[in-house]
Amino acid sequence: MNSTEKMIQNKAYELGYEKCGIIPIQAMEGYREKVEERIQKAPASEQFYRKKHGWLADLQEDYPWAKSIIVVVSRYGKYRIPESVKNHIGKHYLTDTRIDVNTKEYQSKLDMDQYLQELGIRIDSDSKFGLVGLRWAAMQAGLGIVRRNNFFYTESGSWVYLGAWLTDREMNLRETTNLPPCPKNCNRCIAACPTHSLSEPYTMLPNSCVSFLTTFGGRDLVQDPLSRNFKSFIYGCDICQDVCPMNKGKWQEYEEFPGLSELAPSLTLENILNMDESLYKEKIQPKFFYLTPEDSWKWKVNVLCFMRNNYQEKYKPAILAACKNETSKVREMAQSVCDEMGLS
Ligand code: B12
Ligand code: SF4
Ligand code: SF4
Repeated sequence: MNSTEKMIQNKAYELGYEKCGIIPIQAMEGYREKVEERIQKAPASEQFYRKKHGWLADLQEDYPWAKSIIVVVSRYGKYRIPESVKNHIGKHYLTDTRIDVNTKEYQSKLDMDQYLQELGIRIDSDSKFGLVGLRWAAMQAGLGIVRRNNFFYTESGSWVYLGAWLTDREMNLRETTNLPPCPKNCNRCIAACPTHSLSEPYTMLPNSCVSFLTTFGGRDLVQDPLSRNFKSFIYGCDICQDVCPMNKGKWQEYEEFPGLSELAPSLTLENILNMDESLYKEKIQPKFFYLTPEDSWKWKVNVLCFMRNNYQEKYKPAILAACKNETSKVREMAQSVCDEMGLS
């Protein structure tokens, strides 16, 4: 069969995507229910989901022309992660292809856009945050399963990035998967979540997730008791994926991510604290775009938070120097660490 669906899927494989499926827009109907279920189970998430991402559940109102969704999966669990940033920065953010023009994934997205347009298909997509609930869409397309930690898994584990295009064509191309479910009594992800954001299967509270508190949110880390529980992370968090037995052996470092080994030395704890504005604006911010060009202080506060939580004598000079930082928020955090640790 050489249907349009098959042609699109073949193109996706040719471009290097691990998986591709297509679902009718109606397949997203159950998603709204799941978001409501989430809000009921974790009422504090309501503000987050309704304010920021409520639109993910309102597809047919927002895109009345849309008839189907093409969903793709790409593996990022193949990139070499430099030791100096391992377990400090979320791996998805280190290997982020969403706006990095130097990556082949970014180019593949553009090639796919062009291919679909050449087929005469009207499309819309958003590489940064997605226009649809991507995990639900990928699951409906039969590309893998969602596990108790809320992550979407394929044969490559959860180290996969999802993408989607809304289209104006009636199309349907579903795959099947034989992935085993979570072992009956496993709750490793829930037990390991340091802030109890992941409190029960298929539920998490975004507002208390380390990944949120070290990026978009968490701007009063001096006062926030949750900031004591960030473990080794200073930007993002991978703990509920790292501990999962279904991810065992799935991160296989066989490829270099463009520019990452060159950037890693700038991302050591001490170098972040000493980072000057031009380096931040030119090299760091464009990659870690959740924080704005004015937000270098947030990185510094996150590092001071780490140094407090994981204190070692070697951090003392950097913490003392940060007490004289030009930004008051950095000084405030550094001073509070000094007071608590008795440093002078
Ligand atoms: C907002 C957002 C965030 C927020 C809030 C996270 C959240 N989970 O709500 C913050 C900033 C915290 C965040 C952080 C991260 N994110 Co994020 N995020 C998103 C975004 C843009 C929307 C997610 C959302 O609002 N979902 C609403 C909730 C209610 O639904 P859902 O999780 O999408 O899916 C539900 C259904 O699938 C349902 N479901 C399916 N089957 C079943 C079965 C049962 C029985 C039940 C009950 C439910 C159920 O379960 C899920 C939860 O209920 C998506 C992209 C997108 N457009 O989907 C990326 C996305 C979820 N993030 C992603 C990643 C990688 C991360 C980080 C790991 C980055 C990092 N290293 O720090 C962290 C992980 C944090 C975490 N524990 O989730 C990936 C996940 C890939 C994957 N393999 O699953 C996505 C899909 C982005 C992408 N393009 O690939 N993220
Ligand atoms: S990413 Fe970290 S903080 Fe967020 S739910 Fe998972 S383990 Fe908890
Ligand atoms: S840690 Fe266990 S319960 Fe959690 S997602 Fe992995 S297999 Fe499922």
